Amino acid sequence: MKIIANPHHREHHAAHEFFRGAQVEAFEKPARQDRIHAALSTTDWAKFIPPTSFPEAAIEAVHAPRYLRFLRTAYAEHRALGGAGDAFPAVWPIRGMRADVEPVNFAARLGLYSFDSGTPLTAGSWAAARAGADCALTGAALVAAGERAAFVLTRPPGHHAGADFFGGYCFLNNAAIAAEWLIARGQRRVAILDVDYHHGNGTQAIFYDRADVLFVSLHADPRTDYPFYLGHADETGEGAGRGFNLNLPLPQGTSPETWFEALSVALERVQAHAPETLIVSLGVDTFEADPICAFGLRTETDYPRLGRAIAALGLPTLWVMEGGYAVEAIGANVTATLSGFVAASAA
Ligand code: SP5
Ligand code: ZN
Repeated sequence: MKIIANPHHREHHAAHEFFRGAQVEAFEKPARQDRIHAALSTTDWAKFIPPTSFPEAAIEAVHAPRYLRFLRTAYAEHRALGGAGDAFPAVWPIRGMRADVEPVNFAARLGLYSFDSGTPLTAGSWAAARAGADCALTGAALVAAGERAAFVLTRPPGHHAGADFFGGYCFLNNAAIAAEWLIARGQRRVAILDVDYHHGNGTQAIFYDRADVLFVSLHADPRTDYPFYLGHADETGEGAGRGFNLNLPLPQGTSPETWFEALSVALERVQAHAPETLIVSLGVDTFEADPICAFGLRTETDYPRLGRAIAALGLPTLWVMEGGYAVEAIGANVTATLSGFVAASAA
């Protein structure tokens, strides 16, 4: 399987994030991709390739131009104002306030284009995120050209990023950019299956009123877990998109057995959509020992089973890396998933 690895990911390197009032080491860190890369390198099937450059238009098809303009120069503006370290938003336009007028003030724009204070904007965030989008587009092009599958190995992740906001460690929605590119290239139906522990609120929002891109997500119940304000079971799509959004929220402590029952429901919905391409938002923060999550998936058994279950659909498949914070196990968990997929695809 070809693996498109983001060569610029280390440029996004947060010094810290905040947790319960304290500065803690950032969970979303360069070692994540490096560990996955090292683990995949030990297999006999992983073929690493660099991304090719795609025009900005492929990103503007998903993200608002004014958001992209902001992101490109945000860190430089922060520094020019005397900002010392990474930039963190501190004020947001909540209900009843105006999001249509772009403020001049930098802090006000930082808040306008974000939804949490847990996503540090660093010197290299734009470079890393922009290269990640190229990785996703390169993978989409490979699968569209007939590859059985490809894996987009990138960070920062993407599924929390919306058309005009960052958050949840995400800046550009790589899975959505790939899906939109496939549709623009003439594919009639694409499905995005999101198996990250957290609900993919950005991806859902981007395709919520559309029938061509199905979004299906298994995740922790937003009543207890991030991103809190989206991801409930009654969110089924709107307008033309009614019936093309499926959320399967699960309680903290969900066992692998229960998780795989929900996966079966998700896979049936994907199959019914008959997509020309399946995009999998792969988060391995469902791991039993993830430091910030609470599902119970195990390295040796459950991740290969996930890979086999996806392979059984027989669809051209683009895997896109999202979350997973147990750094010592992240390489094994991703490799186990994709090895299960590769073995079952060859069979
Ligand atoms: C892509 C992805 O997985 N993003 C996740 C963003 C989660 N952000 C909130 C993290 C807050 C840390 N909570 C620690 C809880 C420890 N019990
Ligand atoms: Zn996650």
